[in-house]
Amino acid sequence: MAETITSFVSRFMDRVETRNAGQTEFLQAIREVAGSVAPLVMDNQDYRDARVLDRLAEPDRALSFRVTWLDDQGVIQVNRGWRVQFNHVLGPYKGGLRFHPSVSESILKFLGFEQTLKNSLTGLPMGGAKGGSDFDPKGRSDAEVMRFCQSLMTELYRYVGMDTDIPAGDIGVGDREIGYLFGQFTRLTNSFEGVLTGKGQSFGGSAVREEATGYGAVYFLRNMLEQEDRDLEGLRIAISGAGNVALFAADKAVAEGARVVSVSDSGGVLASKDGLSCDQIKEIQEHKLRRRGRLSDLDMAGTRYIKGSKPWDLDCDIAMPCATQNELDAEAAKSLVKSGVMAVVEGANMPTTPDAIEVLRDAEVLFAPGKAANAGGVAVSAFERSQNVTGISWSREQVDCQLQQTMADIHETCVEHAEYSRQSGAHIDYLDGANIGGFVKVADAMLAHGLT
Ligand code: NDP
Ligand code: 2IT
Repeated sequence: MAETITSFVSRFMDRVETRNAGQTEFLQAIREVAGSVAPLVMDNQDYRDARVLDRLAEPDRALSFRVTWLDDQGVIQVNRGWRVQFNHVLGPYKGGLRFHPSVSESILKFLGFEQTLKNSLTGLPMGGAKGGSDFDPKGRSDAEVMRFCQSLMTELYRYVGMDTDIPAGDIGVGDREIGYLFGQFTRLTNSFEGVLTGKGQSFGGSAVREEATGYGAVYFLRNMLEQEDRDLEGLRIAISGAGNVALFAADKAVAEGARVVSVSDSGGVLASKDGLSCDQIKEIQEHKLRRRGRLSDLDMAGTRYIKGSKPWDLDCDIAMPCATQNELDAEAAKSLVKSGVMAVVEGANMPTTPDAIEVLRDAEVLFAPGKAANAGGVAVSAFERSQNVTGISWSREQVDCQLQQTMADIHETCVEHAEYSRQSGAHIDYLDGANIGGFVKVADAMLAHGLT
């Protein structure tokens, strides 16, 4: 008797769990993708013979190293740094660096795996990687952050390079950190190359890279709504996070005529029933991204701050989780469904828990997974790399236009591949569409490369 999809996935997951015991985030990401691609793999003898799923679930390598640095009091601090070079069949390793106390090998492996499929979806020549440290930048001076970045790069520079592995930013890593990391790389190697993306524009950075992830997520949402003959005008959007992704998503959403009813940080939610104005969003960007302040310190007309809360019980038409993994759980999803939410678009990586995804699927809420919706950031990173290689800078309009085209292409790829989805409903299953669309290119390249 032919094997069922459930038993195929469960036998595969048994093998992955044995090798990665306790790595919950990594296992969660693998399980989700395996569920989407299993029917395709089961039907494809070449994929099965080549054991593509098992090979894809194992990173090429995971490097870990000590990072020692002196704090402002002259005390020695010890952190751990990592770079997970996940898969490079489609191009050099590419993916961000995250600085947050919660960073672990499991988190970086899940992010490296997601990045591999995300980068594939962009259609641009990039493999997948992720790295970072359990260093907590909160409350640290610029000088401490600089010494930490210099120490991290003193080890990392051995493994990266513009044709090998090109890191960028993620949580806790923005233009300040990329500047310090780049400065140390050029000093150690006596070279000036595009080894990092997200650089300042005076030394090789691209226009629109800072805005790209948030803008791209709103462009993706616009494509989803157009598919349903709708637009963003007047829609209420609840956004979580108040970092790079959240605040540029807010910016673009307002420019498209939507009302942004919330942003949040790890302290609580800043809610605005009528929607934040353009000027208010600019002020929040200045406060959070430049002054590194707390939302609780802002006093803004028409807003209220709800300490310790998340935005998912606010009335809204669209939810955009843009902070961190597993921040939107089943309870939150039920509450969103109750308030009549039409779509959930992930700006963050894996912010929606598997149970929450089930709730949204059952209620036929449109759901855009991060690997599709937040791919605008890495896409513009690829444009930055092209500009570094050719030495020719693109205008803001050119980058933005190319970003919009890339998001439209990713949307199209998801729609096309959603045809193979097991889910039957009135709406396009973007989750399966993105997982299958990202997987096929990587799997085919693995077959073409032979046994590696
Ligand atoms: P930032 O560091 O700029 O902002 C992160 C925001 O999320 C902050 O407001 C932070 O609050 C909040 N946050 C972070 N961790 C937690 C937590 N454990 N609990 C509650 N709130 C938290 O990061 P980014 O905006 O760059 O990244 C956000 C998400 O988007 C991540 O999932 C990242 O992987 C993903 N992403 C980022 C891309 C990029 O180009 N930067 C590209 C694609 C995806 P606080 O201010 O209090 O720290
Ligand atoms: O999750 C992501 O896509 C990023 N943090 C951006 C990666 C990049 O290389 O620009």
